[in-house]
Amino acid sequence: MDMLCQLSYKGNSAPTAHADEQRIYTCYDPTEIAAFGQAPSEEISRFGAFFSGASFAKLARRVQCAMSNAMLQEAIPQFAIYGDFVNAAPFGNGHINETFLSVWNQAGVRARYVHQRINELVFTKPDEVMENIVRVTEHLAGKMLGRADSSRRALSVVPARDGKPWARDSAGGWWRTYLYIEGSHSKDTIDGPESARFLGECAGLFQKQLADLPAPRLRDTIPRFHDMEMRYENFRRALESDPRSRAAGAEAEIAFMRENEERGALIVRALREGKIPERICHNDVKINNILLDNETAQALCVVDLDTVMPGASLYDLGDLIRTVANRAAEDERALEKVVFDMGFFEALLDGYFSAAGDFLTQAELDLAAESGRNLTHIMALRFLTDYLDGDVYYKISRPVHNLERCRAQIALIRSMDERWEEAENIARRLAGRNA
Ligand code: ADP
Ligand code: GN1
Ligand code: MG
Repeated sequence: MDMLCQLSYKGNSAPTAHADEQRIYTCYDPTEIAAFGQAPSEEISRFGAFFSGASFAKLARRVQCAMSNAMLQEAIPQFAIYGDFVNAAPFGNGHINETFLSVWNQAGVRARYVHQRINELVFTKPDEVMENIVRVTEHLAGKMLGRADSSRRALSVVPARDGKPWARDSAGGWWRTYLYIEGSHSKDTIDGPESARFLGECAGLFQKQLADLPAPRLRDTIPRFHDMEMRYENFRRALESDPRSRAAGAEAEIAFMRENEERGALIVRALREGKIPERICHNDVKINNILLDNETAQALCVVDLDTVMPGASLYDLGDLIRTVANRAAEDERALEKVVFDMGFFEALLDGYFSAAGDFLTQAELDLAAESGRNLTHIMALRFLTDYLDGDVYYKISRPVHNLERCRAQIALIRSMDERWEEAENIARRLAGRNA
């Protein structure tokens, strides 16, 4: 059990020797997890099958999952939530944090809360992440004051009983709690252009509302997050070490990365050279990080704020294009379904420019279409790198999941390339109208 705790919280610095891997494997037994305080979840049992021979880092990731279930009951009572606890269960489909939804009876009224165990393998300074999130959510709440339904339009952090925006569990993990935004849902794909317009407008408004966040500069919660040059360095490192001997099965994808490297650096270089300005942006505003209202289908609120930090407006626009203007899911296996939808693209840009058009510079507008290709490219590269590394970063639900995600992203780029001239024309026309 000691080893479980150590592995979960010191995953990055833990030894990588095979002997240790064996020891951890032995230690990772569902009955031990159960003994720790909670019955083993389905996920723990499912992932148990992958464990023998898996890399140490991958084990750390999975054990972190298991620990979150076990530690939830320790974390929840630390937050300033009143009433009777009813139940809690895993929630959402994010790739990074462990998310749970709890239900309470507050004097006869049902209330729900979202609890998240911050992934420390990804966010190494959770206190800085929470410092950013508190500043950002309070600023957004100020902007929403007086607007109908304001508490559904920005996340609200629920403090711990000691007043801090986080709570720690006995194994050292970091937890936070938000009000659950009732009557909302997120989607992985959309049905029509109207949703695309709502999503674009919501993300543009988010950037606009944060443009006047008072100093100091927000913390860089993941330095160089969308820096394509750094991502290529990581890719090359993974390719050279090839720890799971997977490179041979990914030749076409590796070739694609080599062919596209120069073009991929366009946006990060423009930012570094001051051709486009640094702005506060979300940095992960993909489709399922925006909540939609169940009744009106309008976009309500941007969630998943761990990466809100200085970046480029185009990082957000690009990630929206990647996930909203794609008719298929991010990990679609039937690649013929992965189609860049011009109608969705046009509506998305229209919505985004309607909120952000008045502060974007000409240089940003000129790169609007390129941003979609760029963010799709960087995600393809990151999924491929994680596949080569042995799936140490993203949650996966099947052995080749990361390679499949990479293939779907490349298919989307190919679909964009087929319609590139039209996409550029649309972006130019809408930028001219809204700027
Ligand atoms: P991750 O970092 O793992 O992606 P998220 O913060 O995006 O975690 O949460 C996962 C999912 O949970 C989101 O995609 C969203 O659908 C849902 N969600 C998160 N926070 C809330 C909230 N406060 N109210 C309603 N749903 C939420
Ligand atoms: C991760 O947390 P989630 O699932 O919203 C990732 C993003 C990727 C995305 C791909 C901190 O986002 O950068 O675009 O997966 N977040 C982090 O779906 O790496
Ligand atoms: Mg998310």
